[in-house]
Amino acid sequence: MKRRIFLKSAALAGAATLVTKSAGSMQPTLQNRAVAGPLIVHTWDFHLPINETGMKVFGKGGSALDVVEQSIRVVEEDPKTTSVGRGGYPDRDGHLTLDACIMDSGGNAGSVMALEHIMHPISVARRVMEKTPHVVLVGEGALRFAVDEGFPKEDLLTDDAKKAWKEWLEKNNYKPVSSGNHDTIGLLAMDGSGNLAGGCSTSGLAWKMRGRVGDSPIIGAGLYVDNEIGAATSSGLGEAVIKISGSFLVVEAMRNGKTPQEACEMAVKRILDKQPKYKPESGFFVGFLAVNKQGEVGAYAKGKGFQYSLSKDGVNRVVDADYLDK
Ligand code: SD4
Repeated sequence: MKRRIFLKSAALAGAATLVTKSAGSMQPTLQNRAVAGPLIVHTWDFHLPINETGMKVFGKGGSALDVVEQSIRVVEEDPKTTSVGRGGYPDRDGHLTLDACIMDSGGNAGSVMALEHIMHPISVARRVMEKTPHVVLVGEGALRFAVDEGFPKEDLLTDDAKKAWKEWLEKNNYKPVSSGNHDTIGLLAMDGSGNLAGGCSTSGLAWKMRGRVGDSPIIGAGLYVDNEIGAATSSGLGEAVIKISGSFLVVEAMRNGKTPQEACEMAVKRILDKQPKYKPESGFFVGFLAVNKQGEVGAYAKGKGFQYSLSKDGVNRVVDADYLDK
């Protein structure tokens, strides 16, 4: 009994005196990490009950990982979302290829790339993480694994997506494109004990070259979770994000004392510093979203229009992210 009381007080003392470095000044500040979760935050506003679904999963005792998976599935099955799962726009050959990855609070990761005919790549990514000794499965092998795991093989290319592809073909001479539509879902969740998980799911850039994979299923690029520090995800031109290991960079910046906001700003600026071909008016888009262990959220984009959806303290809200090109 005495030991229990001691452990409880020690935990409370630990929460109250957790020292982190504050942004910029590098001065230690007190943060209360014990009350940060539950929290769900994701890129964009999909006009879908994503966070409500996630909060229900938390309410039933689900883990942050369960919340990530179940919430992202809501978007993947929506035929009207043209950038994720069913209804996504295909590559320039007319094939819908899906990318997803997931990370849990133990630092485990799973990913599928260029997966076809499976509605829920996020769930397949989770199975890769939990049921194989590997992190990534691609293409044909990912499909075979998914089917063996009991995922139904389906035609996910909707009539609307097919029509949009045919229209694109007529106007664009089958040239590879480097930017265009976006709206990948990257979702970060923190449970009531402060444990983090994250996931990312996308059909990638519309009309991409066959076999092209962006940042979204690449651990460290489209997603990174470090349960001691925080988590980050990205949206936009995957090529730009991959080249700076974007989400890993954001988490490492938080480890070194930046707030989530400062870390996201730094990553966007790093892309422009390191990749002169993308500036100044090349029209590409990139945005980062991050949460730290204290439940602080930050987001930043190159251009106007990036949004994130946040559920915290019983309130759901859509927030316009700050951006560089003003
Ligand atoms: C990619 N980052 O494949 C993705 C594209 C996207 O919101 O839709 N981003 O490069």
